[in-house]
Amino acid sequence: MYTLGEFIIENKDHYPYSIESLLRLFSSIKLASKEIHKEVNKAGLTRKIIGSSGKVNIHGENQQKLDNFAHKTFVESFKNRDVVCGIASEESKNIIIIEKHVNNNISEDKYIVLIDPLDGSSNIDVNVPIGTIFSVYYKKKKSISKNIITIKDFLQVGRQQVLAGYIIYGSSTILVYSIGNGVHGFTLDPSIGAFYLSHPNIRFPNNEKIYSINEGNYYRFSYGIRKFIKYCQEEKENRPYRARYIGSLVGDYHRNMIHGGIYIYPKTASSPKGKLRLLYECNPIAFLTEQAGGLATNGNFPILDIIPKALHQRTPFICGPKNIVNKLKEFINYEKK
Ligand code: AHM
Ligand code: MG
Repeated sequence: MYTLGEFIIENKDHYPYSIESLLRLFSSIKLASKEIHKEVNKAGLTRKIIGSSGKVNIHGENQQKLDNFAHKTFVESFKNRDVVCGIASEESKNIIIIEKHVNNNISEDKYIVLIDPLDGSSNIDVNVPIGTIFSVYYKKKKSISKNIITIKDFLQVGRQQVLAGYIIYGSSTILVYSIGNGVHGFTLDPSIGAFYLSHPNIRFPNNEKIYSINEGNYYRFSYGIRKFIKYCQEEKENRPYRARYIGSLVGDYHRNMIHGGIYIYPKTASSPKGKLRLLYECNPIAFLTEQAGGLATNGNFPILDIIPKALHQRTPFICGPKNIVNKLKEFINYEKK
C-alpha cells in the first residue's frame, strides 16, 4: 500500500527537478482536494454549498457556490506553500501573482499552476462526478525580469508541462497525475485522509468500445464528425460502440481511459472555437492521454503543440486511444477534400 508521497519519493529519479518542491506542491493539491471532497460529500445535506452563487463568471456562465469555494480553497492552499509563484484559474479573469514571490526574487524552480478548480460543476446538484483539473509549468526562464511574472509564463506550449492531473470526486475520490513517466491514480481513504496507489501505470485499452460526445449538438457538427458518429453506430466488426456521455469532462475521461473510449468536444455552429479551454482543461488531459498511450488533437494538430495566445482560449478537443482517434481524423480529413 503506497501513499502518494511514498510513490513520488520512490520514483524521484524520473523527475528532473527538485523533489522537495514537487512534494510541497502535492501537499497543497492534496489538502485542497480533501477540503473539496468533504464539501462535495455533504452537498445533499446542506444548501449552503449547492446551487448558484447568483454570479455570472467570466465566461458568461452561472457560477455555482462550489466553483467559488473550490477556487478559493486551491488558491489559498497554493499561496501557503513556498513553491508556486503564479496561478491561473477558470474562475478568475486575470492571472494571480503570489506577492511574496514578486518581492522575494523568484528563483527558477517556482511553479506556475493553471487550474479548473471544479469542472462540470453544473452536475453537483445531481450527484454526478465532478473534478479538478490542473496543469503545472516551471516559470519561463526567459521572462523579461526574474522578478516579474507575466502572462507569458502562463502561455507555454502544453508539451512543456512538468506535471498534469485531475481529481475526480465520484463514488470515491481519486487523484490521477503524470510527471512524464506514465499515469498513476491514487484513491483517497477518507477515514484516514491518505491517498493510496490504486491505479498504477494506467494505459488506454486497445479494444476501444466507447464514444463520448454531446449528440444533442448533432446538427451543429461538421459533416466529418456526423459521419464518424454514424460509423460508431454501425453494426460491423466490433461496432456499434457504446455511447456514454455525462457532461463532466473528468468523469467522461476517467471512464474512457480505464475502459477504452474516445472523448470528443468538437467545434459546433454555435461554438466555432469549441467549448473547452486549452490551458487548464485540454492541455492537462492531453498530457495524460499521451502518457497513457493515446492521442489528443484539435482535429488538425496535437493539442500539446498548440501555441497558446490567450489565457481562456478555447479549442475543439478529441482524445482517446490511438486507433479510434486516427479513425476520426480520417473522417475529418475526408471532409476537407
Ligand atoms: P465547465 O468548465 O463550465 O464546467 O464546462 C465544462 C464541461 C465539461 O466538463 C464537459 O465535458 C462539458 O462542459 C459539457 O458540455 P455540454 O453540456 O455542452 O455537453
Ligand atoms: Mg471547466
